[in-house]
Amino acid sequence: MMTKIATIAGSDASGGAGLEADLKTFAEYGIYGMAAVTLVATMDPDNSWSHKVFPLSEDALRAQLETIFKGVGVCAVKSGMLGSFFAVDLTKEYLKKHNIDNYVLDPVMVCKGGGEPLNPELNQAIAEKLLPLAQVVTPNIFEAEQLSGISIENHEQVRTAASIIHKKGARHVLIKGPRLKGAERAIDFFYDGDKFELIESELLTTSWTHGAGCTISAALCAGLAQGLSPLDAARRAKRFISTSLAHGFALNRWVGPGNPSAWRNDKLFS
Ligand code: PXL
Repeated sequence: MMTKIATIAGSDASGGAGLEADLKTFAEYGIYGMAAVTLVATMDPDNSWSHKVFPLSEDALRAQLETIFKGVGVCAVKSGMLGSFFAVDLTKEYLKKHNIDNYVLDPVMVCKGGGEPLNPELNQAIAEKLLPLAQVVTPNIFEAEQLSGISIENHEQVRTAASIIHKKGARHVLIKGPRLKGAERAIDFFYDGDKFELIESELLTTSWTHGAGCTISAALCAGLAQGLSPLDAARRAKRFISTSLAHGFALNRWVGPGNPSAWRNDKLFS
């Protein structure tokens, strides 16, 4: 049977992040992807690529979730930018109603790991309502600070944050760490409530990293859907994002994404 995944996320009209990144990633894993759109993000080419967000209504989101969860069925679910309290509540409702075990929560709170915080009022709702349902939560450093309530500047603090986030209910925590101050390798921190594992790759100097956080979470979700353990899925996701970023490219003078389709060639020739 075809493996199916749904992402509940925003659309990035420029195609590098959000549900576009998720669907491209699922396709590279050979998975059938579906998307429940929470909002549409646009970027203004005449005003330094500044972002605007157009939310979809609660009815529109519920109707999409009904189509996907009831009408089709899923092996795994990822959520990304939710953008409203009702999107948090609906995500929780459908995950519970349909007993979804493989749920990857990407607690998107910033674009590109350090920019303007998005909807800070939602952070607590995400932590309380969605963390306890997550098989894996995938915060970057900023998001891990928000979810744990501590500030993070070194490996010891990453570990403390991971254990706080685990205690709040997520079964596995993957903290995306390449933006940790002074990092010389691109290190992600995986914690299962018992052991910490470092998942490392070369730190690339590229600026074309738009959508990297969405992509690694989507790849992790794809691995879970295919039956990998959370740790193996995280390791494979790391290879996927590293390959994608090694082939990143500019869309214009402001932004550039990785290239998820680089994975095909990498797999063919390595
Ligand atoms: O990279 C975070 C992100 C997630 N989802 C959407 C986005 C962005 C950043 O631009 O537009 C829809």
